[in-house]
Amino acid sequence: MPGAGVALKEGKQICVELGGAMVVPQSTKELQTILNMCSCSSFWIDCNDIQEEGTWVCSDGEGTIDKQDKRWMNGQPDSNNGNEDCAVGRIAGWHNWGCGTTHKLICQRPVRAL
Ligand SMILES: [Ca+2]
Ligand SMILES: [Ca+2]
Repeated sequence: MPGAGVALKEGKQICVELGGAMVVPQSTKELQTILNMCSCSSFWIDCNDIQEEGTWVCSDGEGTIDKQDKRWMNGQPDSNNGNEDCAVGRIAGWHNWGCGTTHKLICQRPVRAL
């Protein structure tokens, strides 16, 4: 996506329209590969703790992500008064971030056999 990125809600919708879903990197290596590909400093990860503070739910069918998961950057997720309920990928790992901010959007789609 060009420009400064998109809001989370808009991003989810765009990915669905493309027949995919927002990405959830499975490893720090994958996260860094994505950052290289998009030449961006941050992108949305489809996990949030909106429903219950501290319980990170990802919508890729993986369920919840532990706060101790090593994909989070050191010290993240922090609470920031409970205002950072969405997840963003950055070079050193995942951060929790305000859901109302804008970041690059990465959609993934299942590979279809030809
Ligand atoms: Ca939170
Ligand atoms: Ca944070």
